[in-house]
Amino acid sequence: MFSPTLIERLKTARSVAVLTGAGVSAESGIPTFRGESGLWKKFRPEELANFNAFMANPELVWEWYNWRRKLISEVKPNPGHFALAQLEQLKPEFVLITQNVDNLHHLAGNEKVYELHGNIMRSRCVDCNKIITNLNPEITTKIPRCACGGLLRPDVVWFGEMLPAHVIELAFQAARESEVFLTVGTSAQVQPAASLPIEALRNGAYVVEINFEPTVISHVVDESILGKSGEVLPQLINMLKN
Ligand code: BJW
Ligand code: ZN
Repeated sequence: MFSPTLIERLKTARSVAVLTGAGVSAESGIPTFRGESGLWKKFRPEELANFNAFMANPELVWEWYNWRRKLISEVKPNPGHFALAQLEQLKPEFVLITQNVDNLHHLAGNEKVYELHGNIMRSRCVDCNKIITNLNPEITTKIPRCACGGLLRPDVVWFGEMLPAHVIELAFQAARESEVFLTVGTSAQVQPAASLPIEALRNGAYVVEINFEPTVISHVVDESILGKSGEVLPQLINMLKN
């Protein structure tokens, strides 16, 4: 399944960067966004994942996020997450860049995690920007409010919003400096995250995609491995140890 080039490059690389997407958490039981059983089949992104939709109907948006927060609070990292935590231990320079908001990479033991799209377990006041980390994941239809009276929103990045500037900057820097770049379980359709593997390629990294199915970038990366991340990643890490 793995080419000798990949094994050689990964064994000798000092700096490795990994970009993950929803597919990495699929085997933990969290639905992806796109695809047949994806969240966007049932829920329209334009109604739920942008600021105007939130202000127009915060109750609906909170209902959706509470459902997901509860689901996420009940699941565990899978072998793919744990393999990436092991990879961090094997490499002197390792960065895990994730589009996921589910915190599972932290739970698996990764320490250097750049969260591009925020974290669903955090909330933020739309008026004073105060961050709240201890909101009960099971709050019901009530719209939560900050002590200042402002509406609280999930601290995630919606369409049309800027990603945290320092985080995206560090992510592009890590992509440029990486010798091997893995893009795992993402459809590579959402910008600017989808540009990271391209930036890595342009700067000479060996770029490898691991995905259940081909994506829009499969033809440009150095290698595309078709398979489940929870199966492929542990096998890849085992190969490195031998
Ligand atoms: C498995 C598997 C298994 C399954 N093993 N694999 C340039 C060009 C065109 C558009 C734009 C552009 N620049 C900006 C835009 C607009 C927009 C954008 O990209 N739109 C495109 C969709 C067209 N981007 C933005 O708005 C971003 N902001 C921005 O750029 O600000 C600057 C700006 C502002 C205004 C104007 C212009 C510029 C913000 C993007 C925020 C994305 N937010 C979401 C929601 C987060 C909160 C939440 O969770 O609720 O982030 S949308 C959703 O998509 C979520 C994800 O992180 C993101 C990516 O999805 P991901 O992870 O790739 O999941 P899927 O479902 O798409 O794919 C899963 C994959 O896994 C599949 O390929 C499966 O095959 C695979 N798989 N099981 C391995 N077991
Ligand atoms: Zn406030």
